[in-house]
Amino acid sequence: MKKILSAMLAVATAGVLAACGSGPAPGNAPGGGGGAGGQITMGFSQVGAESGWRTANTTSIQDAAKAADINLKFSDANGKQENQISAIRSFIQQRVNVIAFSPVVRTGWDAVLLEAKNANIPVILTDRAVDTQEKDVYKTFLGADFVQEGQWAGEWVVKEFANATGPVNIVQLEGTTGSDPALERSTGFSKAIAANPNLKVIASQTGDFTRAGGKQVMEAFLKANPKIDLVFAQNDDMGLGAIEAIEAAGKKPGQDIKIVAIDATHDGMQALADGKMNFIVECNPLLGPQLMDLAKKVVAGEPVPARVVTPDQTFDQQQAAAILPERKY
Ligand code: GZL
Repeated sequence: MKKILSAMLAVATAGVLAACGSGPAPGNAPGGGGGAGGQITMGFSQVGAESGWRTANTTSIQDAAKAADINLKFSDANGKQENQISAIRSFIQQRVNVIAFSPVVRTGWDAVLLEAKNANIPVILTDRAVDTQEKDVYKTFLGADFVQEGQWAGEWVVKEFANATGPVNIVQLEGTTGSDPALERSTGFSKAIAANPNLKVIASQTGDFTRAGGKQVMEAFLKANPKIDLVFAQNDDMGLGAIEAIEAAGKKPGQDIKIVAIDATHDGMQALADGKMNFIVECNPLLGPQLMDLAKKVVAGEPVPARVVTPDQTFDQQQAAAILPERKY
């Protein structure tokens, strides 16, 4: 009888100690098997709500968390890195099981990534990559190949202007300065057109991935450059802003000035089907389900690939018109 009582006392004491925080709280063992009843808590820091792509991406993540029974703590950084860093620190304080985020820019993450690592909370990068010299500070990067996207856009331009005799004047609407997609799409595009010296990028400026930004920069480009043959917009939203500016200048987008863009969101595909854009490279925003699968594996301590590339495709005007009715975003 005495043995059973002392055993029961030992178990009860251990339970009380754990509850007092001597070890990971049962509900939020960071890197542990999830909370009460095994539910995982994920902290997610989103870039903001700058574009149609971002909105679709946020919806995908929120819906997928619900479907996967993952408790999602979602934070919108309004495009500011300092807000993302604060959100990640807060997730660490709350001892979530896993942290995921889409880094607004490529650099400046070492300190906060080390803090998550030291707190034994795994990190997943989605959508955009980071530059870091630190080892093992994130488990995997899930997102598209942006260099490929820029290259496909450039290869279309080479084909489209193959018979051009004189110089082809190109203006480029860049994404957010220092962001992975802006840097990589620029690299891919310039690589693709490099062998054709008549294809000249005569102006390039950031429109910050927004429609308003694209319109404002395109207005300036039109004032400064009498002959523009093509706009390379690094996302649909800036391309849609450029359409507004081109029409306001009395020119026909898609005809007088051709437009190639990246994302393939609904509004971009509609403009393409309407003949106001000429070619779009898709960048699929529906990363939610894959992110939740990866999160479950990471929390369970299972191995995951260091890089998960999401597939892309391209559309011309006819293809856009045909596929629009069935598009999910
Ligand atoms: C791409 C994503 C980019 C989109 C933009 O994966 O990071 O950010 O191309 C969005 O529309 O703003």
